[in-house]
Amino acid sequence: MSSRGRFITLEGGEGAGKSTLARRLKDALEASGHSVRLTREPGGTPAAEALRSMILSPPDGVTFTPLVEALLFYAARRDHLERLIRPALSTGVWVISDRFSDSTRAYQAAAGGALGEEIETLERLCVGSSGPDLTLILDLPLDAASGRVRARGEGLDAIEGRGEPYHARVREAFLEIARREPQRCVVLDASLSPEALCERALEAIDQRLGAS
Ligand code: Z5A
Repeated sequence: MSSRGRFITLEGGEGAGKSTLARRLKDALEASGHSVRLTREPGGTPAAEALRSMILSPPDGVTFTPLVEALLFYAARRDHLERLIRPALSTGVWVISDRFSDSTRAYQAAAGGALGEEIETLERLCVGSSGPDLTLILDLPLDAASGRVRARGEGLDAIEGRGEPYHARVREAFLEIARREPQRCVVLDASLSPEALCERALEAIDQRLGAS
């Protein structure tokens, strides 16, 4: 029987370089002999991707209260865990997810309002002990992040458009999560080049999980 895989999550604000790092880590870990599954939140399974569209690009005139938005993220997350993450880990595959529960803590709870208790209840119900083995938090000043997003030339989704004070609270919330859970979280300087950032991430994976 193969040993359980490892569950790594990448967190941070928009434009921090999570997707770019995820692809590089997959290549590097596969070159070290691991099977790796890249995935993302919200999304990763057909049901969760359908919920992603509903949350990030709601039909005209549709808005969600903060609690309903959090419930939608957790509905997507539970499907993602049941149908993709847990089955992959149980067959020895390493899973790298571009965002997971810390995003709900940072965006919906810390930046969005006073939903901390409700979100921790949802976390216990939907995730329980299936949380990540390691979380890499990519930290980048807001002006650098928005420059990268602008350079991409795409429109803003429902959450990206929430303004600078909101995104400043998100950044601080991720750093606070890392201070609270230093065993699980490592903060990385996302202003490094993609190559240097990937090297730092691999060092953290090696130190925390062994055998990168
Ligand atoms: N959300 C939430 O509110 N609650 C939740 O529970 C969850 C999510 C799970 C998902 O958006 C939105 O959902 C997100 C949070 C919310 N909204 N916001 N804000 P998404 O999945 O569409 O997008 P994102 O997660 O915000 O990622 P992103 O904007 O695509 O950025 P990224 O993945 O971190 O960066 P990237 O695509 O790798 O790179 C961005 C650009 O920078 C690109 O042109 C790269 O070539 C460049 N880049 C990347 N790395 C570097 C480095 N190291 N140096 C220089 N340039 C770089």
